[in-house]
Amino acid sequence: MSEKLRFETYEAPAGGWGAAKATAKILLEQSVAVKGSQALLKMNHPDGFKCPSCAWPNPDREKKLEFCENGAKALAVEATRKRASRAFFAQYSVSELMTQSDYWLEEQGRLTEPMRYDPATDHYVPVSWGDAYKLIAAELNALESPDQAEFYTSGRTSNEAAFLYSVFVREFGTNNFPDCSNMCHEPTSRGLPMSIGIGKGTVVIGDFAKAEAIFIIGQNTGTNSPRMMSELVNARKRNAPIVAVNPMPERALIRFTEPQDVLEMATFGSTPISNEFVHVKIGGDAAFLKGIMKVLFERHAVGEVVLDEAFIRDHTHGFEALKADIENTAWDDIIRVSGIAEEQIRRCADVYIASNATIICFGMGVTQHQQGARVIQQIVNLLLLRGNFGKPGAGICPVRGHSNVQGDRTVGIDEKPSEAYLDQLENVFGFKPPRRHGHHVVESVRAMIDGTAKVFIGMGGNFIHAIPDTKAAYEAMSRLNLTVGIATKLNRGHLVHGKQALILPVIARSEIDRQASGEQFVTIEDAMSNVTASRGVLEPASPDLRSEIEIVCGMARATLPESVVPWDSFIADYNLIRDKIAAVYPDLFSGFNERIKAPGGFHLSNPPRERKWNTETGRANFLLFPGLDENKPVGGAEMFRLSTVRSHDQYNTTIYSNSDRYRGVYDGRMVLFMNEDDMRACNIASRALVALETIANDGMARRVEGLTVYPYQMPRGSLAGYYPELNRLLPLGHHDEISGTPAAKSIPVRIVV
Ligand SMILES: Nc1nc2c(c(=O)[nH]1)N[C@H]1C(S)=C(S)[C@@H](COP(=O)(O)OP(=O)(O)OC[C@H]3O[C@@H](n4cnc5c(=O)[nH]c(N)nc54)[C@H](O)[C@@H]3O)O[C@H]1N2
Ligand SMILES: Nc1nc2c(c(=O)[nH]1)N[C@H]1C(S)=C(S)[C@@H](COP(=O)(O)OP(=O)(O)OC[C@H]3O[C@@H](n4cnc5c(=O)[nH]c(N)nc54)[C@H](O)[C@@H]3O)O[C@H]1N2
Ligand SMILES: [Mo]
Repeated sequence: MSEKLRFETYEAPAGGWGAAKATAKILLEQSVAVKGSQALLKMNHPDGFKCPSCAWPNPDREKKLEFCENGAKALAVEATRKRASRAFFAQYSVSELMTQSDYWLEEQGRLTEPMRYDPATDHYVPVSWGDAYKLIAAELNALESPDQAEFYTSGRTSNEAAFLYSVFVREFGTNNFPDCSNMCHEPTSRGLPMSIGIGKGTVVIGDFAKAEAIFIIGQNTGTNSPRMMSELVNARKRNAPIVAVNPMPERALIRFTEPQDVLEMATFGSTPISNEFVHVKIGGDAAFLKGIMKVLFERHAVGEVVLDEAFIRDHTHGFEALKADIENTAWDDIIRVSGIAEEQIRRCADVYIASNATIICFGMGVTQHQQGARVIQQIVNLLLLRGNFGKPGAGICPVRGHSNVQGDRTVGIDEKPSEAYLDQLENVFGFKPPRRHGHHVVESVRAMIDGTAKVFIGMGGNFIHAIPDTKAAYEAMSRLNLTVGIATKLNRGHLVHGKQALILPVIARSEIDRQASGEQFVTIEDAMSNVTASRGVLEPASPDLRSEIEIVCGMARATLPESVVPWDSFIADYNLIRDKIAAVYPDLFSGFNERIKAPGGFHLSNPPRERKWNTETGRANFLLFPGLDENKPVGGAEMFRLSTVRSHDQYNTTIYSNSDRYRGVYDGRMVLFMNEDDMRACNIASRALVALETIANDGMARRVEGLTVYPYQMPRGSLAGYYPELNRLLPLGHHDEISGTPAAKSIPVRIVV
């Protein structure tokens, strides 16, 4: 066991004073107590900026403050006084930096000017913006085919920057758009259209106040979308039941104190959250969902009115096939695979049947499996059976991650663009976009491993530590001709670099963006399809930063001297970019610049809310899930399923501290959460040090050493540990069948003592 690592069960409710204390602590650590607190007042306000942390929308009721502990942390590390300046890069060689932890790298603070890798000295050295663009242009134009370049996007990028990036890359000639969404909600984006004709959620925030029941499947709400807790607290206060489905008994899903509720804070009160906590096995959700549907069909068979038959008749397709499939699924198998007793499944079915308007929310615990997209389709089936679309208080709610991951997709970051969209792009801009589909994340990594990819450009994010198979990915990235990281902070992706490498520092979301026509704002789309403006309020961390928009235009001008796109005008006035977005997507964005003036922005059209289904059948489709297994069986009795999750103190690959308060872990992240009966069966003592090995049939050995075993309420056969440390165990080929999303929540492993 590492010297400092310790465990201490967290007994208090989540949120509350613990959250208030943690907020103050991070502002102090980053030396931004005053500046940060002032900026927090502007966060998620109509005249301020959108929180860079998660994609949860603003509430529709008046609230003075709209931020949470983790939003405050995200802001504090962005507004930090610390700087990774040229002096810092002169002090450390890249090889020296490689020996530091990810935590240490980000702790060096904000990047201040563009840097180029100098192989002669193994240091990053300053480079002018002009020379940086020239280098990118030279490398891109030297490729035999535009398809040898990979253009990554992470979901913090604004609509305007993402749109221009997609125009630049398509004019350059490829659809290679690996995107953070490919590792996240891609099973939603690909699976939902087959069911309901749109790859987005169908609820709006106001539906939460009208829901009669809320299900939360595979999502750690209190940590990853803390502002959503207000909706859950309110639901419980008006007696709407909540069912949480999770292999980890996440603290906030059990009991929560709203940190902004003065009375609850003063009285040390709290609200119980889940009426039913469903302690499902990893990968057991499809079985659980089928179990609830089985109860519905049983009761329907004996004449009870538990289905919305008019809705099923008028709006759906495939009912009989679903009924047959569910009736042929045996209770024994449902119980074995889900790990849930029949009694509890029946109680959850009762909750569902008693509710006339149900919302089902889900997160990475659902998407990151080999059948993630098909599990989502089972969630839809369950909702369709009681007509839970197109009525107030009901619908499906994929809880998106990055604050603009949904918007980036809407405005063109898509490796499989539709023909209609490409035609429109051609009409509006007058160049011929490439028609062949490009690479998603897993395909782009394969291309790097094969040696066909030569250039990687990362618009934000930390690709190298977000993707599977860390070791193979390091080797592949190092072989590239050029790697470019467009970033606010230093991360591993800048150190595992190609023969040439650039780090291009950007103005952050919370900072003022001044251009020729004055201060600019950008827009984002939250997880419920609201498009809102975001205006920075802080001075940029350095005068040498550029906006993401300027950088895209700079790369485009240098790379495409004959371009037909007016790049310079876009830099001067972001309204002109929004006009082009409106021209390319008239159905969604016509009148963009006018509509965005409304304080709460505007809502993008969502056909299922009106019971309109843009599917091949013209109806909502009941789709089948073959069997019950979300993951292919590999290995025998020694096999465990490992879920890689976020701690309370990280934002994806950015680690705020090495502790995970609600799960009782302090000062260490090399932890393995394990069931005590499993520990006894394997003869493993509490705090023992173990290694994990991946069970895979691809001839590659993957092993991580030095994990401390922490006896925890995990279902038997299910293990959990932290992302990104355990990504080296995740095989590139282990992904969702429909969408290609890495199955990071169900890695088959064996424990080595
Ligand atoms: N503070 C903070 N906020 C964030 C992020 C962050 O890192 N930090 N990341 C952002 C991003 S990009 C995203 S995508 C979201 C991620 O937010 P979440 O979707 O909450 O993601 P995770 O923390 O990876 O894990 C989700 C939950 O799934 C559970 N789980 C694991 N396996 C299974 C399973 O088989 N079935 C079920 N039912 N549950 C399972 C885990 O126990 C965990 O509670 O949050 C966003 N917001
Ligand atoms: N094993 C495992 N792997 C996973 C997951 C998992 O649950 N388990 N989750 C997956 C998911 S859901 C996601 S979304 C991905 C996340 O993958 P990414 O989005 O690639 O990763 P982040 O850690 O969010 O990226 C952090 C970096 O973004 C840069 N940055 C921050 N703000 C800005 C900005 O405003 N502009 C620019 N240009 N750069 C900025 C900073 O340099 C920072 O270092 O990881 C995936 N990988
Ligand atoms: Mo994500």
